[in-house]
Amino acid sequence: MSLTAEEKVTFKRDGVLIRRGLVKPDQVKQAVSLIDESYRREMTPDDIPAYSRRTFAPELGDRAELLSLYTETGADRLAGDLLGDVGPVTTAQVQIRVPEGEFPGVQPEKAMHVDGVSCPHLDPRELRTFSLLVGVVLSDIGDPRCGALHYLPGGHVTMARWFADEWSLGMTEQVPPEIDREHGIPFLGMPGDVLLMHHLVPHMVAQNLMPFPRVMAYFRVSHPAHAGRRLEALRDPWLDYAPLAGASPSTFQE
Ligand SMILES: O=C(O)CCC(=O)C(=O)O
Repeated sequence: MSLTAEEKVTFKRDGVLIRRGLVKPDQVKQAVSLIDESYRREMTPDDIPAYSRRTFAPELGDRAELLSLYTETGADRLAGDLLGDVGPVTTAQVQIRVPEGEFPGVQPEKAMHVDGVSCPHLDPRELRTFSLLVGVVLSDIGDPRCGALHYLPGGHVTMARWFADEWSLGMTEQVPPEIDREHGIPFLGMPGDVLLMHHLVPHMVAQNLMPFPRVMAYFRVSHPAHAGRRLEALRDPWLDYAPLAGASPSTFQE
């Protein structure tokens, strides 16, 4: 399993790559049944705000059935193709958009942001960044009204420029005003589809106006050197991506 030259070109331009049907139906089924049980048995409406900031089903974060969505599907090798070298991934994050009709006003839209920078619930001087977000679709996201993730293709370049020229550590703005006004494009998919997204691609999450939960599992992947150069990696979008750095579309070889 490896990335094609065309996929590398797409990732360099958009900061996003989608592999449809990468996760087999039985792997999806195992993960979904665990998450579904936790959602129905363990979660209370009071948990939703904190879970929306961190993870739903926190007790499942290190379960093999969830981690294997990344390690046993080839997604880890695709991440390796992009980053050259990857650190271990030891936890899965589950993000559910709960139906607005069932839990009115409990889970508002998430504004445009990049993960790990100026998080509203953290000290703005604290960075919790990583290199690559891998998202696995675990419910039908065929309609953007079901709480789809929206992302801004190419936004990684704009964000790197902003981090380099205008932003400084401690600021509470998560993105520049021109990006805050955008809604991005919805990531639509079916269970088993996988999204690979550069850490600097700004994204927001809509409310779920459908009658069923929208479920995603996310994996945060870091180049082994990332933790020692978080600020630099905000300002240079290709610092963690040695195989892509300096390459133009014509230089990618199969
Ligand atoms: O719910 C999602 O799909 C993504 C959530 C998100 O943007 C985040 O956890 O930072």
